[in-house]
Amino acid sequence: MKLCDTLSATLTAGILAVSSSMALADAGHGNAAAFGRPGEDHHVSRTIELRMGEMYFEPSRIEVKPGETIRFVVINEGQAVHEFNIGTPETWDSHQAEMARMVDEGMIDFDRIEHARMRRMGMMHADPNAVLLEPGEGAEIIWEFPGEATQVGFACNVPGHRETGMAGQISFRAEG
Ligand SMILES: [Cu+2]
Repeated sequence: MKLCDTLSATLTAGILAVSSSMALADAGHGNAAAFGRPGEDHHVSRTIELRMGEMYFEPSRIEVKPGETIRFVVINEGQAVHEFNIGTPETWDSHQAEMARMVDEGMIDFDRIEHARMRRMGMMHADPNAVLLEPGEGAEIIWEFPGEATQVGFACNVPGHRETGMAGQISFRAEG
């Protein structure tokens, strides 16, 4: 266990160096990332329901097996627009700049997503690893985690939300 942790920490450092530049180049275009890729329905082994609100995810910690495909059912039970985004601090930092621009341009209000304006600006916000929801909305994301433990988590990138604790942890169980 000790050895595994050390190994995965070492691996993670290398993987992150690659993934952050990949994420910048590929943001939102559905390519495989170091933290997993869009999963297929017939591979789903579990469904995890996640609720979002000000400023939390419930649950905020989940455990997955290496290579596992999970169906996330995400529900926004809050008063504000929230995002569920699977990634790493590096991918969130670059995505958050985009989100800040969407807020500045009026594409995202406090409790409303201006889809028409978003389309006009050519920003569809259709990343396979993320979903942006108005209050009361729900959505599903099927995600296949990598075969080896790596750094991955989930967060809301609406400006100010991750900073106030709207982030969650994903850890890998040892057994396959
Ligand atoms: Cu949020």
